[in-house]
This record gives sequence, structure tokens and C-alpha cells, in this order.
Amino acid sequence: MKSPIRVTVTGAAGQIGYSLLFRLAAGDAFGPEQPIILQMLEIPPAMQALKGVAMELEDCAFPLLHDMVLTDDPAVAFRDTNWALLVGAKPRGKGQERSDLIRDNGPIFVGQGRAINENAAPDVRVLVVGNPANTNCLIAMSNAPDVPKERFAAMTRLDHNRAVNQVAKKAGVHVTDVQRIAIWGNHSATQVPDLNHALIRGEPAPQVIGDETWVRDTFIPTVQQRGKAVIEMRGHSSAASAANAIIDHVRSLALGTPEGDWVSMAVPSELGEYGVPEGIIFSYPVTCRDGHYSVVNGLEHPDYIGEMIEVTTQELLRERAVVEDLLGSRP
Ligand code: NAX
Repeated sequence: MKSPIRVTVTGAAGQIGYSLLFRLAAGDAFGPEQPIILQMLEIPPAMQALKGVAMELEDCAFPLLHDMVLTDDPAVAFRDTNWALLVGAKPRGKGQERSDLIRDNGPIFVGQGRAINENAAPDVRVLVVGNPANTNCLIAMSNAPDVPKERFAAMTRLDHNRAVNQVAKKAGVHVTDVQRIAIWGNHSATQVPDLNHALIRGEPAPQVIGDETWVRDTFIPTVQQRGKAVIEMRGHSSAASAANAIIDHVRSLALGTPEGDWVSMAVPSELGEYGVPEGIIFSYPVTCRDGHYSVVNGLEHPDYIGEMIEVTTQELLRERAVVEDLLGSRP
């Protein structure tokens, strides 16, 4: 058995946390040989609920769960952590605009970025899930100047998985028959779900589907609006599927992507190309190996995808302008 790794989950008593913690402890992200120590961060009013969640984790008698830390202090939560999963944030309230949400949640990621910088293990990897995920990730990264930029990502894997499912359903195949879907840009309604490079059973997806109207008028808006559609049906935002996407993201990074396929992750734009300016966190298709990712470069876009990428880029630049004062001194 390997020695345990430390995994921090923020917002651990929230709805995503309630699915995520149990799957982490079961070995779904790091495999059946890798014990973990869960370091769970909450705000003081949620500490009692967190204790209840920890009781349930104990009651599972998970062989891989070696220890638990429950705290409302970021310095304790991030101490020596190898994986920082930043889920905790306020959801959008009634009548709130996206920019209000950014201003409400931004400061959380200033403090957590600093705490990661001061306390985390040298190999720490950070995944930001709390919305607006891309811009929160930028804030955390810019406040953690000693942690290499490529260790930071925001989550677009749920969007990616949603897109894979829509394509599989349309083509009448299983999800494992669909490869090379890409999500570009922001984890928001301007995201660009792209099947132009995808393969269905090894054949080009656009030809197999043969229905460009469906791609533009159904596939893209369905993936963009899927989170809203789930809220309308369930009365709550996606939680188990978001936790599953976190597991998928971490597993891809920790254990690698399959030969010939890729996944989507929002990463610092300077690591990619495609005409995206430096200094934002932008979703690209990536391949992963040995704990590192590489952006898939050299893909050619049809004009409409290029135009959509421009729109999502502009949105990310506007979000960045709203939090300019929260960005640390990192060059
Ligand atoms: P919940 O409101 O159920 O849980 C959030 C938890 O975070 C609460 O327990 C709260 O006490 C805690 N929290 C708030 N501020 C904190 C802080 N400063 N430090 C530590 N904990 C703090 O939300 P949940 O449904 O779990 O969603 C969490 C976040 O994920 C939201 O911001 C949501 O918008 C975002 N999502 C992101 C997705 C993505 O694909 N990137 C998809 C799912 C989800 O909507």
C-alpha cells in the first residue's frame, strides 16, 4: 500500500461535497491502492453539518480513508495538501447578476490562494469548481505566486461529459464510442461545445451525425444550458454529476488520458494558443500523462466556432476586469 496523500475539499458540507467525499474515500479518483487523508474546510455555521458528514464517512469504514481533518481555518485545511479541490462558494442569489456573484465569491479565492501558497505540499494541484470557476481560479492562482501556474485548473469536465452524452444519444451509440469532444472557454452559457474534431467509433463525428442544424441549434445550446435545465427539474443545481466530473478530472490528471482521446480543462491561457490572450483561465482540450496536462494544439476551427471562441474570450476578459483589484502581484 502507498503512503496516504492529502486531499482538501472546500465547501465539504455542501451538496457537491456530499457526493464527492464518499467517492474520493472509495478510491474512485486515485485508484484502489492509494490511501487518502481528507482535509475538509467549511465556514463556521456549517461545521456542525460537516461533523455529521464525517460521522457518515466513518460509518462507511472505507479501507482507503486514513484520517480526516475538519476545520474552518484555510491554513489547516491546506496544510501539506497534495490536491486542493475548491468547491465552496456562494451560489447565485435571487436577482443577483453574474458580476455580483464574482464580487461576493472573489475574496474567498484570495484567501484560499494565499493559504495554498503558504501551506500546501510542493506538488499541490488545484481544481476550482465554485462559480464563476474560471475567474475564481485566476484569483486563486494570482494569489499563490510560488505555485507553478500549470498546477491550477477550473472545471469544465461536467460540460465535457454532458457533450459526450448528447453526441452519443444523437448517434445512437454508447458514450464510450465518442472521443475527442472539446469545450472551449468559460464555464458559463458562452462556453463552446465543439464536436468538429470528435470521433464516433473512429469516424469523424460531423459526418456520422450529418446534421449541422442539430449541431448548431440543438447540441450547442443544450450543453450550454444543461445546468439551468437540471435546476428547473430538480430544484437544485447539479451535484452528483458535478462530483462525478471532479472525480473524472482528478483521475485524468493523476492517472492519464487514454491513447487517442482527450478531455476538457480550463487552464491558464498562456499554456495554450488559438489566439486567446494571456492572463485568463480558458477551457481547452488537453491530454494528461504522469500528473501533467498538455493543451491539444493545431486544431482548425470552422468560422462559427472561431466567432464563439471570441465571445467567450471577451466574457472572461470582462470578468477579469471586475476582479482586477483581487488579483495578486504574480507576474
Ligand atoms: P452548496 O451551497 O450546497 O455548498 C457550498 C458549500 O460551500 C456550503 O456548505 C458553504 O457553507 C460552503 N462555503 C461557502 N463559503 C465558503 C468558504 N469561504 N470556505 C469554505 N466553504 C465555504 O453548493 P454546491 O451545490 O455544493 O456547489 C458548490 C459550487 O459549485 C457553487 O459555486 C456552484 O455554482 C459550483 N458548481 C460548479 C460546477 C462546474 O461545473 N464548475 C457545476 C456544479 C456547481 O454548480
